[in-house]
Amino acid sequence: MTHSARDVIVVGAGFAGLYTVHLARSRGLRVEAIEAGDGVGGTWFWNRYPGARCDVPSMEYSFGFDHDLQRDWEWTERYATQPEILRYLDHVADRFDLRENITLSTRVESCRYDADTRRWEVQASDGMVRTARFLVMATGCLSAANRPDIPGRDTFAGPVYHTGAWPHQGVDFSRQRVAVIGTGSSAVQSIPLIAEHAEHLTVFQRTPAYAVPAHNQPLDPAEVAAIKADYPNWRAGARQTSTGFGGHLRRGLTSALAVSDDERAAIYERRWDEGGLVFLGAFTDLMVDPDANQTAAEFVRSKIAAMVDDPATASALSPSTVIGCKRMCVDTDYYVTFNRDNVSLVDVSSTPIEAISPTGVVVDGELHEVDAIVFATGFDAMTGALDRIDIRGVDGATLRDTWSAGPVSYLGLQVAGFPNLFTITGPGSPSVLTNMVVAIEQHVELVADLIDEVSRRDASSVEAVGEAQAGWVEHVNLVASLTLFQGCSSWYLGANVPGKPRVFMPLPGFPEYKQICDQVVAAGYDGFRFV
Ligand code: FAD
Ligand code: N01
Repeated sequence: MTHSARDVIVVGAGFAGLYTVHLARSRGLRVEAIEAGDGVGGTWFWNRYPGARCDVPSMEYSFGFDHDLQRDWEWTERYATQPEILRYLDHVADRFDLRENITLSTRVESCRYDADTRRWEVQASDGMVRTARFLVMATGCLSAANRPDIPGRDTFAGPVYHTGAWPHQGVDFSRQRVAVIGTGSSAVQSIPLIAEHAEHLTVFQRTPAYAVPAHNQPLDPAEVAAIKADYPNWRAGARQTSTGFGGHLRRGLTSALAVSDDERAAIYERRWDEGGLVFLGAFTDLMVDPDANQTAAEFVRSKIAAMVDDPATASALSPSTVIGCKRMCVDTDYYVTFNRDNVSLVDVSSTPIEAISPTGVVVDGELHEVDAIVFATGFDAMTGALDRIDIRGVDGATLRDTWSAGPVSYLGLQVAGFPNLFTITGPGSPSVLTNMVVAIEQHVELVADLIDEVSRRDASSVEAVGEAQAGWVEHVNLVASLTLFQGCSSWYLGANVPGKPRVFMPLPGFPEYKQICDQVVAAGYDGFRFV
């Protein structure tokens, strides 16, 4: 591909990057995706830790844009494993012949908008400077690993792993004393499997997690056939739910406070037996009314107390915060793992990890000696991957400075001052509060339409209007303030990364968001400026 032959550069080749390449190409655009990893798949390329799998059912956590693809692909389990999802994304890349438009093992370092040529100049780790009219950041909401700067972190003599950058060849923990730092979803999935193999596992917990059982199982062929027979309608139903999945499931229609204690307990029990994130769909007000929310929280705490033998450990594992304000975890044998003789829990909520020494982890003056450390410490979410690129728009303004007090955007898609730059599932869109494949498909299709519209109007660029952006930021804050999502220190708020501004980044409610986007389009792309 020659220097100037691109219409579109896409950064990233996960679900979002792959679909962008496919759609851009099918609309006659010359496109190149640049991906830091040595393969496609994004999240599913990097997160190879033991137990990694999706928590949105596989039949829904998959592309719906191509009927033949969804008919042909056979998912084997209710929640697919990381290798299976990666195989699926490799299949997508091959099936749609996307690889010729993807450059792997190359990190984008800077992107500069040239107002004279009206093109983006993209500098990458392969030394090349590429230019394109449009730049699509498909860099992922959860792709920039968070490695806390604990004193002595780099002095540890043994191997150190991060769940989000797991070695491809796997890790053998047998006869090893292992530390896991963190108790979010990645830890909840990996701890039971690491504990099975390690000589001893010490878990360092800052905040306990709420986890509901996965009840993972092989998919029933008859059920799969029934879904496939009606897949488009089934997918359409999912898009009508706030979270972009489970449209076919029974939803709670009353307040948790409107039923008797016995009835409420029976409803929670049924959801617990079904398993999965739909637990929080039991009642209408679990994410808006603190008292209703605490009924669900108390139910989960009672389950933890019943599963964990040692009362002190059970108490330490029991969260007291709003349930659901951090992403809920979906587990297989997480809590009961703490009944094993070779597992211990160290509470670092009031006394943070003091240091990492060459031989272990120091808390409150005590050294916990280990042979390997696993950082299950998550990600600099939503803004991290973009922040790590030097992005300069009109007049050289940087995205980092523009977002220094927290991200601003119009519809989570564009930022004023950065023409022809699009963020897929950017802050200010439903993104991580939904089935992300649904959010990605909607965004990619909207971006492709915006690019088409630039040509249709014979314009050179499209950009968010400043006032529209200010109004959108206000809207996102308002919607978030009506929920309980801000009731704890979550990565949704940037609270897991020291120094990051505390701003609620995603927008709750997929159908309402989609409806607003449709209205914007119907009103002639209201809030966008075509130059
Ligand atoms: P990613 O898959 O993160 O891909 C982004 C890509 O961009 C990465 O490969 C990265 O290397 C590349 N990149 C970033 N910066 C650069 C750069 N400067 N230069 C070049 N390349 C760059 N969501 C759900 O809805 N359901 C689930 O069940 C679910 N399970 C998850 C499990 C795990 C372990 C994790 C970490 C996340 C999970 N998610 C889930 C969220 C998941 O991230 C999304 O569902 C989805 O995979 C995101 O796709 P993406 O293409 O937007 O981003
Ligand atoms: O990361 P996290 P994750 N000292 O940020 C702790 C998706 N996902 O990789 O809560 C000690 O949730 C931190 O403590 P605290 C999903 O969207 C899905 O697990 O900040 N501890 C927390 O306990 C998920 O939400 C699946 O107080 C420190 C943990 O590390 C998102 O990805 C699987 C610390 C990080 O938890 C991120 O999940 C995996 C420190 N200095 C991921 N710094 C599925 O099941 C951080 N922590 C589908």
